[in-house]
Amino acid sequence: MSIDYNEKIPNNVDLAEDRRLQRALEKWQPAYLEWWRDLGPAQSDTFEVYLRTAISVEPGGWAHYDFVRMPEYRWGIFLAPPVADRRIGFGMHKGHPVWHELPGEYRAELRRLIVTQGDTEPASVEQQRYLGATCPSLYDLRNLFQVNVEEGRHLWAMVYLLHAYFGRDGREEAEGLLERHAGDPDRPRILEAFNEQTENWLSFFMFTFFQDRDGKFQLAALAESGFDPLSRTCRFMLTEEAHHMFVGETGIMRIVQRTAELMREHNTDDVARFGGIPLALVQKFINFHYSICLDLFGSEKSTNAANYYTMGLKGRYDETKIDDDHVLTDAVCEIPEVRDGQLVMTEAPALTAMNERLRLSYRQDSQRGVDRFNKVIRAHDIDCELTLPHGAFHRNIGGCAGIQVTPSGEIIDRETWNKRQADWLPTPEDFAFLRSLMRPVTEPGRMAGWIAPPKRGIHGQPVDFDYVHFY
Ligand code: BYC
Ligand code: FE
Ligand code: FE
Repeated sequence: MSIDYNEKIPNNVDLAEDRRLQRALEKWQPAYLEWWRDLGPAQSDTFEVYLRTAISVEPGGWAHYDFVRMPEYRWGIFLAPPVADRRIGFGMHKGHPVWHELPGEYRAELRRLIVTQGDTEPASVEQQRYLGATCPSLYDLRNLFQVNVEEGRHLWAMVYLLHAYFGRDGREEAEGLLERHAGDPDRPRILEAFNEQTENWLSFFMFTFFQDRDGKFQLAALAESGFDPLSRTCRFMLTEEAHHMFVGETGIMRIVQRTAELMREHNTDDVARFGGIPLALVQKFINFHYSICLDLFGSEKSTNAANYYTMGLKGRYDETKIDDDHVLTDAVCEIPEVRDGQLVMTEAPALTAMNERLRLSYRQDSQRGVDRFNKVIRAHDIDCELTLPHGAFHRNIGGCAGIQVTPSGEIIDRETWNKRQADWLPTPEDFAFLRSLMRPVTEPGRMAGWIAPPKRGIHGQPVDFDYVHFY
């Protein structure tokens, strides 16, 4: 399934065969470009960036790398190839052929899932808008822009579904996706974490490590969908997502490595004096980003989530690899709950606990990344460990929302929380310190002093390759 780049909107969905749809999307396109100009990466219009573009959707050989002028990036609509005779894998329609058209009875639920997913994509671009001005290297600047253009493409992916399957209200929702903005007090983005600021590069790497990982798990759950166009869209998006998480994980790893080097060199934890980011500060940012991302999975008990599952719209992570009946009418599982001021595990129907189940998969995956950070620290003979905070720490959605909990899981009163909060979460002083560190470095191969160079460059290019040309 090759992609035709002579089309105004590159695609592998035979857009030229459907004039109405093509016209509708061509009408949305200028609004998108205007949004990109106004709220996409600041001052990038004149940059030429070494970017990858999809040329095929087959596993392995999809990407083409070349210099692209940022606003001329060819955003397109790409679906993974259809799976022959694909069947719905779970819920009440289990075993039935997947839907190739919108199942009318589930229109509202699907619309909501697609809009919520679509809303996060431009939100992240908005949140990262000003980072280019303080890039630690050209290599990192290029990665930032790669993530940004692909999140833009993810928006296209959801807008395609809205236009192709939801008629007039789909088109209205597509407009809405460009009208809500991250952090806008009047028209905020739908999910809380997508209204936070991402003002420095430590936040950016935490974002791509934790928040894009929510993307991975939500997209994987939606890739199981019985609505085949959604499944195929999400499957292709997941191949792009892997790079975003790579950027986050290696970014944090390189910071940790630089910090560890400075700690050894100067025999102190307080590397701030030497232009490094102390591990204690890294830990605070882990606490913050991880906890706001746990909220992204919704409440532990959710009838929405139970319905999505039973209707065959949104599955579990790796649904097909799980060994059970995939209907779960009688299944139960343990979920955390606050009872008489205590955190306890209680039994709940597995169906209503779908969000918690996905959150657990996410937690395990996040922990594997943190283990790799700790390996870097240990390799420098340093006795310190980064950890994920307790699942009840700093939560704003679900059963733990209204209580105060320490990173190790102890419930405390509000007064103690107010006194200790600054030890656990980034403070205005921490942000000011990071601001003082973030100075742009744009000479090929050079790195800011607070981050180690990457092990290798992009697509076989050297680390000191000229990844971004300025005019
Ligand atoms: N913030 O029944 P509940 C990505 C609302 S990231 C604000 O527990 P449900 C990306 C909820 O809407 C992946 N509100 O919720 C990453 C509901 O509202 P109503 C994004 C929240 O529906 C980086 C009420 O609270 N994709 O792709 O079971 C860069 C009750 O909640 C929040 C998706 O999320 C929150 N955090 O689950 C770029 C997939 N959480 O009905 C991109 C699609 C809950 O009372 N979305 N609420 O008005 C979903 O599957 C579900 O909507 C959620 C929530 C999992 C988010
Ligand atoms: Fe995305
Ligand atoms: Fe992403």
